[in-house]
Amino acid sequence: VLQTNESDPKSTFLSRCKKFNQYDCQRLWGAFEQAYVNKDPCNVPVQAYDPLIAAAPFKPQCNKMMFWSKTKVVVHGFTEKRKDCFVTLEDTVLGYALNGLTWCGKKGSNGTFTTACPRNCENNPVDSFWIRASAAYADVACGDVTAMLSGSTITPFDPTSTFAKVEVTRFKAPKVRSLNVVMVIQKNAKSNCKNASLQKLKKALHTGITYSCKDVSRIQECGSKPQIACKTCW
Ligand code: CV1
Repeated sequence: VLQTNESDPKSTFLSRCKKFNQYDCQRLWGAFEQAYVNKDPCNVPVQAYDPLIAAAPFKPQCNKMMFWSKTKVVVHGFTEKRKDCFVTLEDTVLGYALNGLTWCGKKGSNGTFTTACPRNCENNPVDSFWIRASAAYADVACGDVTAMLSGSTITPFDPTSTFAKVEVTRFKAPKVRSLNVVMVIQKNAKSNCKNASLQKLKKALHTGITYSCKDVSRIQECGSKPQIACKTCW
């Protein structure tokens, strides 16, 4: 269970980081801080996190990498139980340590704040981190890649999403062999694999990457039955 004291991101970061052995968590916190401390919280560009990403580079996990858009709760409820099959950015040390947190700095202060952190300007510390981390995670994607999209929206492949803008365009053939969409179909679904936005997804993929899409209405099945093989999850 994630222990979160939202008022103290440093202790949350360190305690979550410590669950991963092999990382110097104090050093990672230092690399994290330098991205935004003592800066205007609307002036933290994506590149400010380059040293942090360099300090904890993502390892390629071919055939297991899972991406998502508008399915955060479903995807993590599932991957939590099937770490043998799929890993998300939130299962890596940086994604895990920062998941759900808010942070920003202030000009003239060395502190980390959690209140009055802007999210409505482009270069804010939280969005810039997720864009930078998503780019680095997608850069190491390899083999058969999976993406969970939501059938509860009218545009499952949303051109404004991080998945569309940052991740999909970074998948490289032949390192990435295929992109396999799992369309999460819940009651009162608004779309499925036939949705027109998915034509755009197909076109956005680099030549040589195979595309597939499957409508899945019982995601939990595979999560609740560990005896189901990864390749027969859907
Ligand atoms: N990603 Br807490 C993107 N945004 C994230 C991630 C994350 N891993 N974790 C968090 N956020 P939306 P998307 C926050 O459902 O298609 C990566 C961000 O602050 O719209 O834009 C993942 O690897 C952001 O405001 O999905 C995933 O594959 C909001 O959640 C893809 O990018 C974005 O949620 C999802 O991004």
